[in-house]
Amino acid sequence: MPAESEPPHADQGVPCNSQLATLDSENVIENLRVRHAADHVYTWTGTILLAVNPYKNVPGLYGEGAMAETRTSKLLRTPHAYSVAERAYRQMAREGTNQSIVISGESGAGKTENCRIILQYLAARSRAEASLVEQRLLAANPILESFGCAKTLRNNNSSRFGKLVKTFFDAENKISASTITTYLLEKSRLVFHGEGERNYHVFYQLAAANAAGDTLARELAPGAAATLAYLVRGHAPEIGGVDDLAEFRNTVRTLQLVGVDGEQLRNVVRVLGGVLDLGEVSFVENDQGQAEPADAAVVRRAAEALGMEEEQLHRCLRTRTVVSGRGSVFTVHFSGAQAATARDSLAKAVYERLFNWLVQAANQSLLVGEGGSAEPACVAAGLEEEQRFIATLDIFGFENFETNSFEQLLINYCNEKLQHQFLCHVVQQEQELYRHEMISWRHLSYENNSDAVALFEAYPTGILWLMQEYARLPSRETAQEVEKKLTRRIHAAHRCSDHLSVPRTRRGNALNSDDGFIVRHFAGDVCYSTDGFLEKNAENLHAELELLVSTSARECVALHGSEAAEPQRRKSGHSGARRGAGTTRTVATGFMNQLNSLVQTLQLTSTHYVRAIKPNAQQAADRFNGQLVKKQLDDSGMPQVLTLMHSGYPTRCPFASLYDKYRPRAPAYMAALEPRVFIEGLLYALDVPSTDFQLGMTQLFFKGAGKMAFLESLLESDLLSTPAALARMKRWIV
Ligand code: AOV
Ligand code: MG
Repeated sequence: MPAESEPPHADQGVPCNSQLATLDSENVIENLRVRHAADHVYTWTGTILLAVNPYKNVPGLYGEGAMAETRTSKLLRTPHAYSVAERAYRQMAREGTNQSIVISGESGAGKTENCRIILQYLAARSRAEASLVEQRLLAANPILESFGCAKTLRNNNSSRFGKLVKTFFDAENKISASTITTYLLEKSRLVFHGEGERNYHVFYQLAAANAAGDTLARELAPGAAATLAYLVRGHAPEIGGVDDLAEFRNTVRTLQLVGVDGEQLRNVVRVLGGVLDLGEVSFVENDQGQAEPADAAVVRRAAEALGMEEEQLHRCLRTRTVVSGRGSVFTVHFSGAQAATARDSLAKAVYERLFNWLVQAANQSLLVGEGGSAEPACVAAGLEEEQRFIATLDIFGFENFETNSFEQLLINYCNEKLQHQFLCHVVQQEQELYRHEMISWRHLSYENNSDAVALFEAYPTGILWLMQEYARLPSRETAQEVEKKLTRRIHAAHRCSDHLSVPRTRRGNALNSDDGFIVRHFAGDVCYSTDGFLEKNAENLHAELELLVSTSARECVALHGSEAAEPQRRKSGHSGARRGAGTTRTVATGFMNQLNSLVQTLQLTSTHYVRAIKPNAQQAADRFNGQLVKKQLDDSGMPQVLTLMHSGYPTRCPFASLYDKYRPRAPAYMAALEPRVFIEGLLYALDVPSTDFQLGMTQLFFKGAGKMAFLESLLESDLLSTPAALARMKRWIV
């Protein structure tokens, strides 16, 4: 970590973009390029931290030494994730206010990595001696990554869920507890992932352990990864540089640390094995086209592993009970394809519940702390009221693949929403500061994306609401027919919108117009296919499958997903299938509510931003693609920030810093002046044009970019003691 006092070097770039002589995209990119080549991962743009992924270990960048340097630094000017964490920590301690750190960037840019680095810093920051809560806070990460991250084409360790980690601090600013809220795990990955991608890491870890004869895995997991249906879809069972066996041991160790041990741990492994068993169930059709599992023994094994009645599982995979309009009950036999869909829905539901149960287990261990037995629900509620927190947000990045579905729609909606929050926050906050300090300033109107956000969530025609409307249709139509209707309804409702358009069939490879729609996002146009929307948007399983999972003998499966994901609430008992007819909850509107409450949480905190940037698409070290970086800077709202810095007053300094420094050296006639006037005199003496700065109520503001170096020299050396300055000073006073 370079020392704060180190002067900027031509081949090292400048640590803050506001120090650039001309503040425009081109110079910012050039600065990032130079810094990337010199292994400087971080660069400030004002208070926003840019983190360019180095795709390699940079010696000395992290660890005890760098942490200690940050902790003892006065000004925190070194651009570093630690500095952001320390700024948040100091502001919390100083003002007694809640803080948040929002990390954004596209897939593979380094959000999760920086989140981990920040949590490590916060855990170490308040440590008197290593406490269990801090260890568990760090342990939760590997668990979430094993169960919620997977290899995609963009990132070998791509988060397929979002997370908000709230770290609570007591009156002495020591960590007292922590809670994790997760958002929208990508369930579809369980049963389908593209070529070159993997299912969730934990399955390959388990398979590697199984192959190595590990007792826990050998007893319970079937066969090797290379042959299991759910694991072979992408034909990429290994990740270069990752030892799945070692990762398995790490996952087990961290599970034990958060209290998932003994029989509970064995059950988790059993359930994972059961999910893989489900994937092995294939179907044959009889003469009437009715599906039968090809091998009853596999169904038996799955039922046993998942804690379900074999007979019930067998029935639910083949048939479904339907109540007719007149109340008579009859059984519908599935075709082979329908049976496969039922099997996959079951696997997805089981895994989601397991994931949520693990999050809850981590939460409980983080709330209760050492040996305590307090009821987590009341601990969590009490914490919100009594203690301050730093919330760190690591969400899934914007995605645009060849085919985009329901998952991408919600991920990109989430990014759209956070982008809106960022723009409002940064631009508004800056202008509010000017108003507060009574600086004369022409209000800056800025481009924001509120129309695009409204396209999703405005009631009643926003896309998410229309999806809900069509989820409720009690119809005899097939899902495909309803999806086409929904698509046409979306087109009609937003015909005049600049943000939505209808796909045109082009040489047969684009979508037909009623198969999807195109959204103009802040980060580009994305074409969504509505195929499968209905099933993916349904909050609950089909009633019989729901009953099957809810009554599983395995606690980690029976617990209802959405209940488990909330750290505050606990389930009191099983109540069987929860799905009522006419249920209105859908995944999309549920997510919208979750996001709105997330944004509300953020609005009540002081937010610090980290924008992670990917230097190349190959996940390679020492490669910098200027075009790619420019696109990300543009997408992340940097042009608006640069405009603001250009026409605004990005370099500032409290009067007190300059006053305290120069007053003792100033002639007596100056020393008698009050700080604001003193500083006016000081700047006159130094021949600073009056158009270059404004004096606020408590701070000095320099106009435009490029004044940082001057301010630094003003703060670091004595500029007043030259004869010319003293002469001007005399003139000013007369
Ligand atoms: P993401 O969270 O932004 O993508 P990650 O944090 O998983 O991206 O980063 C991707 C990979 O880049 C990591 O696995 C590391 O190999 C490398 N990396 C990132 N930051 C650093 C760093 N500071 N130092 C060294 N290596 C780093 V996604 O979760 O896909 O949106 O959904
Ligand atoms: Mg991630």
